[in-house]
Amino acid sequence: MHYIKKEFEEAIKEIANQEELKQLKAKFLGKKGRLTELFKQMANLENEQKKEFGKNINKLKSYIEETIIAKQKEISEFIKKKSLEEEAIDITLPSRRKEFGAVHPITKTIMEIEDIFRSMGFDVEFGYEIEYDLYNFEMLNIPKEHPARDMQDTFYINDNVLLRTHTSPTQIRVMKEKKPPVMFISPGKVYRRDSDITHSPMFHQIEGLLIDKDIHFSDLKGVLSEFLRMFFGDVPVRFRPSYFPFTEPSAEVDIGCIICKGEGCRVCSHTGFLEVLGCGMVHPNVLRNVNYPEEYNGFAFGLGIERFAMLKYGIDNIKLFFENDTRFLKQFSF
Ligand code: 2U9
Repeated sequence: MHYIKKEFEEAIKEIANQEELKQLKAKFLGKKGRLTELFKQMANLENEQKKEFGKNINKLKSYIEETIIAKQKEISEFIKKKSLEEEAIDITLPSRRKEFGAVHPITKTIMEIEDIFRSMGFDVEFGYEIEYDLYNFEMLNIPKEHPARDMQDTFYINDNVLLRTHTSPTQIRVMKEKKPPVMFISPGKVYRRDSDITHSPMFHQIEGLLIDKDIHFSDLKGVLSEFLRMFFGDVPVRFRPSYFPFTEPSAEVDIGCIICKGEGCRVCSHTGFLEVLGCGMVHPNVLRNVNYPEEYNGFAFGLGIERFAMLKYGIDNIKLFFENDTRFLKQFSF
């Protein structure tokens, strides 16, 4: 019996996991185990010896059972301790950098331009991207045979409905609803059948309108010169005569090239100037179309946001605005 106890004690020392312990338990306490063998030997003994022998086997059995339970506890505590060590979190490690979103450069440019015009007292009005031919062309003094109405330039939905080619129909809608004086800008998406590195079939415009009594071309020059200096910094500004059906007289506005400072470069086609705005005194036909009284007049202007953003931030391809590559967009956080 002694040798079995010794054999058990030697064996349990080698046990490293629950599976091995289970096998050991079967080997000593199982149906065909070492203790069962001992019980069988009892049959050959005298009654007196039997009693003593039985007592000793039961003692050994209890000892083995208790030792196995203790070992079981030891193994599970070891496993728990090991997994706690392995899963330990080093709270002294630096945390992952939080990624912050950025405002899209077009939105950022719209916000900057809006802020400037709001500071001068202009309101902001929004219209619809799907418009009537009537508001987009007819009421703006753009006659039926005008090239802008060509299917080549405009996305038509049907004979009377189209994707607006400028934000001007918003000005028509506001004037139809509000009595003069009015003074507002209208930002938004516009659509034209045009696509290359400086043109996109969808782009953004801001147009402005100021209607009151006694408005002169000098008011227009003052407002737009001040706006351009507030947006681009201290740059030369020049007005050139031009033509638009909805303004008379009309002008285009240039600023001294901000890339070469007027020296002449590829961006300004070696002229030293960049065209940035169109403008003019609102055509009397347009004011008549919205039933504004004769004593009111005013000025209007229009600009392309993408062009402003490209010039201010030195972006050379309009497609970058619409590809949504986060490496590009990230650079415009405030
Ligand atoms: C009303 C009356 C007049 C808006 C104007 C321009 C001149 C102009 C272009 C600039 C670059 C469009 O995005 S662009 O290609 N715009 O040159 N826009 S005057 O005149 C109006 C608008 C509404 C009722």
